[in-house]
Amino acid sequence: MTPVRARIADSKWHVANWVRGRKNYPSIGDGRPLGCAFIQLNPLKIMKKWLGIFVLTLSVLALAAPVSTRAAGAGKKYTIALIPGLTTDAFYITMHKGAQAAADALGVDLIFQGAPDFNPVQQVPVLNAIIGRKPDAILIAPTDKTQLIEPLKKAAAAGIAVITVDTFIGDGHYQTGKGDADFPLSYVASDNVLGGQIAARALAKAIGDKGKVYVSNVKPGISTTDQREQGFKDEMKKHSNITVLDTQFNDDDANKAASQLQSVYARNPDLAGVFGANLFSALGAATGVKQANATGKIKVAAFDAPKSIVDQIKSGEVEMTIAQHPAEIGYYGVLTAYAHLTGQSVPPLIGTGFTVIDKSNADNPDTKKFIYSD
Ligand code: T6T
Repeated sequence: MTPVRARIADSKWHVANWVRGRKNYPSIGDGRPLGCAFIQLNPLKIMKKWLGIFVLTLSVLALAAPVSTRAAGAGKKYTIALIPGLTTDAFYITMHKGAQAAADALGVDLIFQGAPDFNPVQQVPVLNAIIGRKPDAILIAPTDKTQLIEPLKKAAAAGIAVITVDTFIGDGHYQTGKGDADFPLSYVASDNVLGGQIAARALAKAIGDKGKVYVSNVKPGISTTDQREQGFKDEMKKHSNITVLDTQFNDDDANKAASQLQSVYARNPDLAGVFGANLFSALGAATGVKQANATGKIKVAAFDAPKSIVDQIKSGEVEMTIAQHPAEIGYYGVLTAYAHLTGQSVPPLIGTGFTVIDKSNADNPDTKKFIYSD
């Protein structure tokens, strides 16, 4: 058995034993569960296998859910709140569906409440209101690595289990006994550094490994998009004929991202490519390229998979995108909270993988199922 295969087998073991109610899980040594370790190895080569395991896992969990409910949750109806980064983003709408599916299977009450914009100033009052409702657990996508630490401490101090989904606080290493932001129980998410690296490789290939590119990003301080930019830039250092221009921050506003594309292009008529580091950045970058009549000349690598981006991949306006698995993030988030509430230990990090979509697989049913819900 190759090391990768061994890890996949272990990862099956890990999930199967988790749902059977065992108390401890194998880890890679630093407390991170095996599922995450193998995602970081070589996702492109093993993505197919991982998807297979994931489907198997879901089936196992679906079968196990009623058993867990009887064994540990009898007599108590739990309430779990999911606070997204913002409510109107297809990514979080899809996450909500996954969370609801798990809540229904486990007989849990799920509250979904968030702010209209991806902004800590708007998210903190929502969090405070949720704390006031005293749920058993809060799943939250913190909109800032630092600004959500103190508000979330209040939730933990009130005896509410805190799990972060999609984004993290601090450095994302929880339950380490170090720092002031390790108190959440678990972080359930994509590997965002790796996603940025994969986007960089794809963009480098699309532009013939030379020319100017830049990152269209949301704003500094968001764990996911910071990590995607970091992964992108680290990977681009390996491509000596590619110049990475200054990042343009768009505040999660696709219109702003579109006009920034045109300004960067005006200053750099030899612009070869752009990486849109999240859904709105990518949509805006693609629109900007179109408005500048530069389709085909400026290549676009995207992150996130609303239907419109996948349509733009098919029409050749966008090269590729990283489709996260937000439904799985929501599903595992609820499952993790429930496992904790019913007395089981939970891994401090759960990787949910992603699917790379490009022209070669955009019509494949195995790929299409990862297009986000509207
Ligand atoms: O890319 C997702 C999410 O992962 C990120 O944290 C914020 O932006 C999105 O919601 C997409 O808009």
